[in-house]
Amino acid sequence: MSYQPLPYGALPSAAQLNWQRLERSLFVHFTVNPFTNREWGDGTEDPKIFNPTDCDPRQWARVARDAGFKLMVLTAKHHDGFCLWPSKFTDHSIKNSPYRNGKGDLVREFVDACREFGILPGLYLSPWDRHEKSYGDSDRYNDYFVNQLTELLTQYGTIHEMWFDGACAEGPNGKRQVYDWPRFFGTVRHFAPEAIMFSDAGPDVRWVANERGFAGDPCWSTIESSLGAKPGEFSDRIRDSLHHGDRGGDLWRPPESDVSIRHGWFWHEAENNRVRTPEHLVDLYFRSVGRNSLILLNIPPDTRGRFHENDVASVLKFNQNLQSIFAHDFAAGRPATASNVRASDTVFAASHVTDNHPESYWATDDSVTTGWVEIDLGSPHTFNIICLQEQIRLGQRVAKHSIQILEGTTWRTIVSSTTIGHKRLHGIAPATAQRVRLSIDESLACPTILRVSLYHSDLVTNEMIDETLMKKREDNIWADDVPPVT
Ligand code: FUL
Repeated sequence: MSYQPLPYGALPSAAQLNWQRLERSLFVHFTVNPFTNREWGDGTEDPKIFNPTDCDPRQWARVARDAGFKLMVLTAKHHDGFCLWPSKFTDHSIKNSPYRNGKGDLVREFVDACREFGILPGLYLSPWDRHEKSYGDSDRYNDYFVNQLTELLTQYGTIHEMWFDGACAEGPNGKRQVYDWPRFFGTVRHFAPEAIMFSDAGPDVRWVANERGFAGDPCWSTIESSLGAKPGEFSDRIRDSLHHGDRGGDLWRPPESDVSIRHGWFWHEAENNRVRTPEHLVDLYFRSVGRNSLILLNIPPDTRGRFHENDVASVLKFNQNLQSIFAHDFAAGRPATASNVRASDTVFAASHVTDNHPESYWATDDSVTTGWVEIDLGSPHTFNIICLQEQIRLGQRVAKHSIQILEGTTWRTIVSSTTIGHKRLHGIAPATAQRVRLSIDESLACPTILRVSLYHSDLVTNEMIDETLMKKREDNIWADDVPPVT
């Protein structure tokens, strides 16, 4: 047995690990669409209609910061092909709009605002381009796309995430465009080695296979290379792997759960009163971040170029709610014991799960892949939220876990669950106990547990506890809504 646990299976790169620890990122969908009241522009829009009257990327960045988001991704170009920066390679851009008399560059304003407010900038560049004439003439369009990508990666400082949608169609020549993905990905690696790339199955992070903001349970950070998933190509098996990951998969591809605060991705006046509530956002947080995923929450600027007041109020309250939920950890600093401690050494002691240190962890001997860690809260406490974390630097290991509380002389199981990963949150019916155990019931290698925390909050609702209620609410959330604008 080596002194340190050997890493298990696929591992995160430094960039992937940093990215996953951000937990919350904001999506900003902006183009001609709010001005035409459509969800997908068709590329025939006159650039002159793009005329935000009070455009304020600093407001976006301030809201992002104040709401606890660490990264922000702007649609530099959506499917309509209109560029928010003055690209040299097309006239279909902000330079032919009235915005700042054609001298504007919203990508520039965006990255500057991000940096001013301590937010990492990311960009979305749609491969599907409904305006560009060369689209469908595959080689010519791929050159065009790489030229635009190069502009974005070389003129705006460090870009931390490049977001590629897999949508693909026929061009004006009637031919289906064939994207040169290896070239696109290679361009990003070349100019921005630290950027995380999102597309359906990677190469760095994966789509969670729905646009409703929730990850699967179980949720592995790994997928199988044998899946051979390419952007825009789906089978049931691929969708399942994107949603849940593959247990013990040989590629590290943590999921990103993208979801809009509104029904659509773009701002529409008719949806101003149909903004997801803070409570619903907390629910989504539990089912994305709380299931080993990042949440990528979209807030679309309106025709002023500002986040609408209702969206701002909701997302700020969402953050306040999270702060209140996680304000007091009953387990913090409490003594802990375990069924086994690696090499009986304090370096791997049980108490690391309550020491609030971002790296130290409890580990067992290599031959031990089940067992428990027990926390003594000092006196009985009532809690209804459990937060667990694995030290994912060493790979994702836990396949099944459960939580027990001591009642008299009997240990009662109050949670039976699956994976942990970077973070696992459980909302439960309130439980009262002084001694609490996390049991590792199945692990692919010796467990490495970073953290066990216990909280109580009235903000954890029944919908967040009961899977059936949760699904029902999710299915009904837009049930009384008008159909989405298309
Ligand atoms: C989708 C696009 O078609 C939507 O408009 C939006 O950008 C979403 C994030 O990805 O596939």
